[in-house]
Amino acid sequence: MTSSMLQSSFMQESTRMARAHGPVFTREFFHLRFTFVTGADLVAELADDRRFGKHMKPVLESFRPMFGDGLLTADDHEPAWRTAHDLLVPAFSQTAMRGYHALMLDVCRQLLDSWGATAGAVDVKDAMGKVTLEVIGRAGFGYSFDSFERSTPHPFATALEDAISHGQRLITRPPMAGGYLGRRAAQRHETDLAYLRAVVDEVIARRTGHEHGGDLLGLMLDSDVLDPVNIRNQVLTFLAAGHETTSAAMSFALYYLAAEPGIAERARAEVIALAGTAEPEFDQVAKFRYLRRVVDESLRLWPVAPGYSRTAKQDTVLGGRYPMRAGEPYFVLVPALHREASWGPDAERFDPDRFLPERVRARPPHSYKPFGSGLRACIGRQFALHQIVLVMARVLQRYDLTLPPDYRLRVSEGIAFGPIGLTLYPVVR
Ligand code: MNH
Repeated sequence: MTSSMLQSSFMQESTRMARAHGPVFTREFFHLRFTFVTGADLVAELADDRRFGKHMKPVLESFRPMFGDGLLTADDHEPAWRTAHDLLVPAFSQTAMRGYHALMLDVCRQLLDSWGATAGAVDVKDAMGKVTLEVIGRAGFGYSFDSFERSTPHPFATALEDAISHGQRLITRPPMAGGYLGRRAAQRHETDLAYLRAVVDEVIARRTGHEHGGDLLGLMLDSDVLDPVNIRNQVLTFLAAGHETTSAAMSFALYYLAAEPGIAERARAEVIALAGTAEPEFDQVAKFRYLRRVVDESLRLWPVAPGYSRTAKQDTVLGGRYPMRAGEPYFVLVPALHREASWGPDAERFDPDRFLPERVRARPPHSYKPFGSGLRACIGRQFALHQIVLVMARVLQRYDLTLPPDYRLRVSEGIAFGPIGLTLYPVVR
């Protein structure tokens, strides 16, 4: 793997610095400039879509060559954003979600079968990556990557990760001196991109000429509002955005469940009380309140996307104190927001009960932002949460989780935050 922009600890360092330097401070990473915002009151202001919009700098710009005018990397003012957003929102409605439940259960079954009775040491990143690639492939596009028939991740997952890392490296480092390594990396990148596009074309071609249906691909093929290039951009965007973030979120949640047996036991007792050891029904998943708090708390400490950029539409003053020029990017550093004063002095501690309704109400409304803000917030949020809670429930129903005794959580900053080198020992109960 190529080393990426965020494969340092820049975001984690910045998060530690926020305590002394917040709520607004600037840092440079190679020749990228980040102006971080970490205070809940300021983040609340930035959420106002009349005064502020999304910005591609300093991070998302590096994704644009890959994802074009797909939903994630389209500018607010590009017509492609609104058109695709309005078209695709129904694929994430409650009714649509209900329709994905059976295939999510099916993928859970594949995961549990692959672990069997004696899983031994399990590579958590690979296992969760298989789950989320299967779920988004099948739910969005009726396409299976046959991830569980493979011993290693599908080459699509690897190529995606490498291509994004390469893009990030290009925008952080001065252009490489054109030497042999630079040329090799550029050639590899071209090969990765060609392969990713070939897979996308195959996903689309499988469906062309068949009945389309109400999933993401069906909605796009049935309407005539998106051009073919935009449809390809959306397919790649959803396969990427739907996969890596969600699997990292699952990995962190599994880490905390394994590290805190008392919490895992409480979550398991709730699942068993409501669903026994059977596959949970769609409506039961929303009733796993404690397990959902575990997931929320896990996304608080490690909100797998480090943040999102906002920009003022006109020159303005943020919080009555910070002059903002129109068009300048401000980066909401979410892990710092998630540790700011309103979370209390023990903000580093993992405590799911922070998400009890009365405690949520006692905090400022914009102090929790793992899915971004306003119009440009994550479209896949409910889809991700349903899937994560369901997978955690199925794992808890079947297994006790044990960490290697010497494991200490260290976090990588690749495409998303992720626990480095996490293995678990699932033991059938
Ligand atoms: Mn998701 C936007 C986080 C799962 C598809 N996502 C965002 C943003 C954040 C985010 C933050 C806003 C980025 C920005 O403002 O620059 N997303 C997550 C997290 C998870 C996640 C933490 C899982 C956990 N996302 C998913 C899933 C899908 C998805 C699953 C698809 C099925 N996300 C998107 C898309 C966008 C997005 C598409 C861009 C939406 C838009 O701008 O219209």
